[in-house]
Amino acid sequence: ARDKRYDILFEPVRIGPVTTRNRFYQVPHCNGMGRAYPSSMAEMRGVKAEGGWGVVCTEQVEIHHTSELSPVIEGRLWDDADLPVFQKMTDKIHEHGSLAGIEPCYDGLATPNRYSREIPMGPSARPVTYLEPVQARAMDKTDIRNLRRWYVDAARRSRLAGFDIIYVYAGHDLNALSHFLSRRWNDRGDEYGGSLENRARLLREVLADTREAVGDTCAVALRFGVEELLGDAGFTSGGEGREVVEALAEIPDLWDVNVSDWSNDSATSRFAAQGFQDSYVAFVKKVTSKPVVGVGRYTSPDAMVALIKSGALDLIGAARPSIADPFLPKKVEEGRVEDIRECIGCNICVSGDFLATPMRCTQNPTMGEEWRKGWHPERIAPKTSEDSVLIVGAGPAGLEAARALGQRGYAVTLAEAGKVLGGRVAVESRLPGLSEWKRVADYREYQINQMVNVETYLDSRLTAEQVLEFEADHVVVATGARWCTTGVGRANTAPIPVAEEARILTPDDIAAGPVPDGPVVIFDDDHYFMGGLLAELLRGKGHEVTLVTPAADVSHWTHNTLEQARIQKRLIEMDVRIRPLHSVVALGRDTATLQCVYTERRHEIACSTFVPVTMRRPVDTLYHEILRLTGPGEAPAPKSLGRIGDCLAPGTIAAAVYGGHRYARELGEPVTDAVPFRRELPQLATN
Ligand code: FMN
Repeated sequence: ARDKRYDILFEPVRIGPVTTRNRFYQVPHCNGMGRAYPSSMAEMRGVKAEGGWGVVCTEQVEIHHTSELSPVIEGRLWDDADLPVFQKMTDKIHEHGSLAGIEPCYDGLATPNRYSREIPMGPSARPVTYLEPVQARAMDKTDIRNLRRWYVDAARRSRLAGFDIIYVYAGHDLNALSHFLSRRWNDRGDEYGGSLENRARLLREVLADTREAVGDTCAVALRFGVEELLGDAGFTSGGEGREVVEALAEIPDLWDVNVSDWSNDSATSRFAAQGFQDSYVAFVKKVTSKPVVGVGRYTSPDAMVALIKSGALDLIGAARPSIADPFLPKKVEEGRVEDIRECIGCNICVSGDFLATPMRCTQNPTMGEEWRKGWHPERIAPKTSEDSVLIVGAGPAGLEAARALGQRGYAVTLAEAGKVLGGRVAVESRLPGLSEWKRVADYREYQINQMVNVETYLDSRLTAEQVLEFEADHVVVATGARWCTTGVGRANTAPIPVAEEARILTPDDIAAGPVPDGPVVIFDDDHYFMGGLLAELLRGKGHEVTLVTPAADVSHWTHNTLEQARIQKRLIEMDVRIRPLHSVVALGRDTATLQCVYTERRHEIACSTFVPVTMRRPVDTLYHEILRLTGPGEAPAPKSLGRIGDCLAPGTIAAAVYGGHRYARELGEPVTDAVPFRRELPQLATN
């Protein structure tokens, strides 16, 4: 039963003409499914409603073909033909008694309109903010009238599609309404530019138009970034950000407030802790009598209660925590707080958006698979046999396989060579800023500790013979991977020539304790977090550090997690020397030879310790040894022998968790050539 402390989270809240059953509010978030994979999107939202989120919103939804975000996959409501997609979504949400919210959006000078080829328009003529040789034109009065009408059409369609809350979206510095508001983008000389009152005119008009369009059937919410962390150049919660809220205080039925831009709003745990937005939005409730929703990667129900009780917020907004655990509210309601699968703040979810693919989540391997694979985050098919399973290795893949197989009811033995569970997660979560990543192991360790059918052994380094002696019906090897010393990767396809005396330490070595000496050269041809993070770690310990990378900037892939600028800034401020657009091609005793990625030009830099971060090698000797021992005429083989996670192919922690989960789902299922998920095919035109 629910702990009384949390009762307040389950109070209904009135939002204009509608009432949410509780204070758990899934704020708008994209998911890489939207217009392209609509049933996947609808099912995912439905699962959140089933999991207890009182309000479940869409992602930003394009309202007109003159502003579209292709190839990024958002919602699309250009005309009535798009209605069924959203009707499907609202039906799924209403089935569970939740309210459905929609966030119509006109991106204006944020987007080049790659698909429609229409000329983008914004308050002023500017290059579009996506890097593309396209300029937006300034809107004239006719354009403004048209845009207002498109918003009205979108609001009417939203109501028809069954939405209860219609947003007016002026956040994230990503859309026409926020661009009109902003001094940075709006240099108009007419009544829509200049003073804040003028810059807010369009927003005020769209709010009034939306209200008129939906009457008293739907609530009108305003999403606005009260603080842009740009000082005087942007909105601040003590300056113009506050003035906007004061000016429009009673106009919307709900204020959804946050910090802007998106990288500030969805800051990762490496750079911001739970509650990082509180101080910026605290003033809002003092200025308006309308309910206020705010965000801050909230996973702790105690922190949520404190926010409500202190009068800071009325509704707890969540994007990432609702992705990591769609059933978070239900677990609080049922007194199962320890079962919450807490978001680790890695932003792998965000990468789906940038890469135009269905969203994934490190903690929740079922995210995006609800419809296409029928994977439910809480339910799984019971076992189909009395078979036993031995899992060797308790990193993210092994742990998740053990947890999910245990949930199915299989007899599982999990053997781990180390003294703690977690594998790479245990190691990486000790790096600066990554402590929350440990939640991947903690959640699973807690779950399998509750299961009588899962036995865990630590300090258990099994040989192939011992594995076979164990006589499990199924054996799966999840023994991880180790960073390579050779320097082979994307840039170097052969090992880097190395002088005998050169000192090389891999990220695994550094995590285990050896201290580099002299000037350190990190060669990052991996481009995710590790190279930049080791530079931060070693520079923080006082080493002279040079980071060499073939990319144009450090940790290049972290553009996809909204972290790249923060990482580069930190390294610059720490005086890490950055050598972009170079590879390391040779190592001497005290030198590294760098080569420009475009030319044959080479130069040497001082290097006493070389740290290659280029690729990892699966630790799969055990797997191959078992195969060898069970070859034709040899020892009897288990019914199945598999590899999962980094031991199969090194990747992200999210990929390892997914691999472990998939193994558990598919054990006992026939292996076929069929596409392993449902698809929605484009409809062929009949004309
Ligand atoms: N906010 C929007 O207003 N519209 C969006 O389409 C949108 N897309 C998002 C997609 C992802 C994957 C994430 C993680 C966030 C997105 N956001 C979007 C921002 C979230 O609504 C939210 O304000 C932010 O993530 C902070 O909340 P959280 O800490 O609970 O994640």
